[in-house]
Amino acid sequence: MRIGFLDSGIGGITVLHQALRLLPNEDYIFYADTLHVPYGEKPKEEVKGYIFDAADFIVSQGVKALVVACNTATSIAIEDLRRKFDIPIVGIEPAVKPAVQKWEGRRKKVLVLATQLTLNEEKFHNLVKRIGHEDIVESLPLPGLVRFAEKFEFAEEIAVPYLQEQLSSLDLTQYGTVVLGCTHFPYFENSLRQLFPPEVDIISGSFGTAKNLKRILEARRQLNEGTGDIVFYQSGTKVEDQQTLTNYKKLLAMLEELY
Ligand code: DGN
Repeated sequence: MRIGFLDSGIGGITVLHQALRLLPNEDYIFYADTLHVPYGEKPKEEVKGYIFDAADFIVSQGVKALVVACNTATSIAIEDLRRKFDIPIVGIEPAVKPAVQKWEGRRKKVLVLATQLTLNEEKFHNLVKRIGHEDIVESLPLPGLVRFAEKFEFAEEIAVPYLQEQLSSLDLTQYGTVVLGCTHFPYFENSLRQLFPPEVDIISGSFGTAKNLKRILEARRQLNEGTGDIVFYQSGTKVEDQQTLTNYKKLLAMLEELY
């Protein structure tokens, strides 16, 4: 059986990329909810509806696990998804814990970049509280990066001026780690690196999510059931258009170079 991946758009491909590395002998369904992207700036209940429609569709294809490869969807719907479906549901959340553990007591701060919806959610605030050291965690939404990514605009000439403006009120030398809390953001790591001091860590939760997926499949003895084949869907329609498929493959190749 395949493994399902869900995101509002191409962000989830950054998580799929890590899964392909760790679990090359699996087959995948990647579902981008392109009719409703972006999730991060819409009302929560509306987005929840989109997530459930997408999950219903993916599960109806017969998958052995569903990866919610979107921080926004994880933060607003993961518990409800787990209640509804009886397959493993793996989410992704901002990697605040390793970031804070590295810097507590060492005078550096952590900057979490995510969507407004993720940052608004109680789940995020509880996560920060649970880890402790709320005093060193700051956050910032960057909706423009999602828009650029969905237009396949990854050029530093476009992203850097936008980031410069968004980060202009912050003293960037005070941060030890930048947490990429949205799966669309790893595409812009090079642009972010241009603005932060070179020693700043830039981390995401993608690898942790892929590791969780592997651990769960291992425990269920459901590993190695495929060949790395990926079927792409956009909001319920199978992607047959060669140009779009080529673009998705190019993203995976670009991530392979980046990470
Ligand atoms: N990629 C999604 C995330 O990780 O939060 C959200 C992007 C969006 O739809 N705004």
